[in-house]
Amino acid sequence: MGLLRQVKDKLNAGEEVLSNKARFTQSKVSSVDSVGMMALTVYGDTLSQPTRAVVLLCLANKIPYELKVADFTKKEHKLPEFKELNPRSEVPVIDDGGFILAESTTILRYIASSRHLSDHWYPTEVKSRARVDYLLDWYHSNIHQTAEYVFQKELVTNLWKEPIPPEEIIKAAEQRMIASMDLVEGCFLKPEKGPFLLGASEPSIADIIFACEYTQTRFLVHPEQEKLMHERPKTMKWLDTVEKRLAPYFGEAHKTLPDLIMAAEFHRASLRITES
Ligand SMILES: N[C@@H](CCC(=O)N[C@@H](CS)C(=O)NCC(=O)O)C(=O)O
Repeated sequence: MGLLRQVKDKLNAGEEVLSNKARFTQSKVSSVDSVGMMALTVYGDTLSQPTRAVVLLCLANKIPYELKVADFTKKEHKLPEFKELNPRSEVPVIDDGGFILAESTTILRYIASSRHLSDHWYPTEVKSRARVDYLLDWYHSNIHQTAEYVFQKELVTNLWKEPIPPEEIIKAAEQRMIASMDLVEGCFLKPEKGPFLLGASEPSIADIIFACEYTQTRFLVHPEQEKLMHERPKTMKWLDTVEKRLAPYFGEAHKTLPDLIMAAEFHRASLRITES
């Protein structure tokens, strides 16, 4: 049975399209890690790109964590109890023994430093670290923010039944997203030096967060979506290398993405019905 048909059947039967998660579900990994630190609590939803990045860093480094799912599709991140953790109502947030921290790139840096991860994740040498910081800072305003608008139009507003942002804002975001992807392809990837961002020989936390964002572009309803990746061969090769280097954890962190595909399929179908 096709994916779309499955979605329609679920809807006809009164089931939720995305129903695999209970409110603030806990999936416990283990409570104490090898250096005696308590497990991190990660609040988020792996439908969100930056949440996936935090989960992936933990998985790839066998850092014990407990994922408390703030179900994005049910807007649990807007609940008062979530606002107590992050007044901006954004995922992810971590709780490390009572130390609460939001902002994905800050969280990634904090985990790498507090858990003394291998140097390649977040180098200690000042200039190498500055290069990773540069990528993380740039990512936020150029990749994540722009992609957020595009996804909001394509998917999130549909799930949340919220008004779509004005067309000119979406268009401007799309153009910036594409320009940013061009910069990654043309300048940030240097396969002649090394397979990871800025020609590094091993992945950094920047590779993790960029990759978790790029995986989502595959599901855009954007008319140019096929071209977004296929016209950027270096980017495709890099993403493939990151996935392989971080297997099987990469797949584990992305295991809820089929839900997103399903929702995107449903959204595509509803657009077709509205247009016809
Ligand atoms: N600057 C934040 C952004 C995180 C972010 O964009 N989270 C989105 C999910 S991908 C979110 O929680 N959005 C809530 C909303 O739009 O209501 C970070 O990097 O942690």
